[in-house]
Formats: sequence, C-alpha cells, structure tokens
Amino acid sequence: MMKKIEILIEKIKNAKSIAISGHKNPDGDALCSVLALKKIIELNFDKKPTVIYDGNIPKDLDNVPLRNSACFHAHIPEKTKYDLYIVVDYGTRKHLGGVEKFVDNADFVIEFDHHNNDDLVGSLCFDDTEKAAAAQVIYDVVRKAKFKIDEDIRNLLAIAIITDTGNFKFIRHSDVLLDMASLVDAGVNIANLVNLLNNKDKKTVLVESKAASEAEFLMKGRLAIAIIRRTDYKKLDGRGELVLRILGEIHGVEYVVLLKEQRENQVGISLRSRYKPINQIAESFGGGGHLYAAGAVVQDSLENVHEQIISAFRGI
Ligand SMILES: [Mn+2]
Repeated sequence: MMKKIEILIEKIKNAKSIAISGHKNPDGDALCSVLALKKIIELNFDKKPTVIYDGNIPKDLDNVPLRNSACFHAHIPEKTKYDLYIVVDYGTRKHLGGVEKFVDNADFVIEFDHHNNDDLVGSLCFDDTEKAAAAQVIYDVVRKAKFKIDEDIRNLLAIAIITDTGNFKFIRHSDVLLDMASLVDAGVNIANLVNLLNNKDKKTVLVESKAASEAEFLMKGRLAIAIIRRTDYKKLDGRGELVLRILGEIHGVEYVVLLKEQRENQVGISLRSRYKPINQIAESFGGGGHLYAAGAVVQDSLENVHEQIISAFRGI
C-alpha cells in the first residue's frame, strides 16, 4: 500500500494537468468523492484538477461543497489530453459514459473504487470491494499518506458515505461507522448534511408521491407496483427512490416495483425487497444490482413490461 501511495504522490506531483470523474449520472458517492479528491489535491499539491461528469447530477446534490466546480463533459474540447486522469466509483468501463474518451487519451490513469470489476481502466488501482463507499477508499489513502484535509473534504466524504449506505442502512462492516465516527469527531454534523440533501424540486416530490398513491397491490398486499409514465418521467430527478421508500414502509409490503416509462418502448425497472433476494428478477430482464435492491432497463412497452413483471413475481 505505501508503495502505491508513493507512486500516487509521484504521479500527482509530475502531472501538469489532472482530471477526475466518477460514473455517469453521478450519485452522492460518485460526485462527492470526486470533489473531495479535487480539494485534497489542491490542498496538498497546490494543483487545480478539473472535475468532469456525464449525465445528470440530481438536484438533491446541488448544495454539496464545491458542486459548481463540476464541468459537463461536452463543454470540454473532445481532444483534450490530461497527464493524469483519476476515476472514482466508476464500477465498470461502460459507466464512464462521455468521459471515456478523456480517460483513454490520458497519459496515466489512477482509480479509487469499491465495485467488483474485471475490466479495470486504471494502471494504479486503489480498489476495495469491502468498502461501503468509494469515499472510504479515499479516506484510507488520505490517512495513510497523512494528507491534510479541511472541512469541505470531511463533509464531502461524509455525504458520500451517508448516501451510499442509504443513511447507514446498508452497511456490512463496522469500519464505515468508525470512519464516520472520526469524521464526526473532527466536526462533521450529520443532521446538517442530511438537511443539505433535502433539496429536491417540488415537482419531483409531487410526481413521486403521486406514483406511490396510485400504486397497485398484488399477492395479498405483499407486492406493490408503482408506475411513472412518460409525461411525469420528465419531472423525475434521480431514480424515484422516494416512491420505493414510501411503498416499502407499508405494513405487509415485501416487494416494491417501480416502472418508469423513460421513452416510448423503454422502461426502467427498480426493484426492492425486504426479505428475499430479487436480483435474479432484475437479471432475467437483463439488469442486475444488489440482493435486495436491483434494476433493469427494458426495450419494450410499459404494458408488456408490467405484465412480465407480474408473472416474474408469480414464481417467487
Ligand atoms: Mn459508490
């Protein structure tokens, strides 16, 4: 590890231009880990890395520190070449989206990730699939390298951890709590950060609550299915997590399905389960994910997908 950190320091020191990206359509971990790393490099190396993203950054992340320093990839000339490119929380190459061309064009690529991946894009890899967030991988390196950090960095790392663990619901190891404990001891206020994330557009919340209130209940109330049609899909921001959460709070509901008509003949499926794994259902639709939270995108009509989902749950 120390050898890798030496190389990391060497590469940052020698780079005249540095860019950093997370996965396409960044979530809290992908965006905040990248912004934290930008500030870490500024503070410790006196360099100004460019933060580049593809897709849409949800409104709830609008108030995170340094949010405005993230540049949309299409605003940067296509042939731009960086000495050093750092990819964070990207998962697999296909999730890089529009920044892939810059990554491929860079002299050297470093990665920080916590996903399973057998197609690594980095030449120097800080990967740990046991970590609950990419931010933890960065925090680990920060402490081993004795890098200076400030309030922005601590808040960004904390937001990344809070969002990727679903407010600590999905943790598997105590180390994430220990990391959070050390951030809290250094001044992070969790309530303030959660408040800062409550920043959705009214229209988004109203569309989500409407979808929840119009849900249908099957299998004696154990399966809830909500639908967001195309006209409402435009008002959605993010994955419709609120719909899944509202329905999942109902007594007796074990499975929640959200069908999003993203465009004509394209439906996004989000699946949640309380007790039994449902990732196999997502896989049968060509998707995947975690045991109890999975999804897929299907090229078919909403009506057909709706029917297929119901029959998939008959087998469970
Ligand atoms: Mn992550």
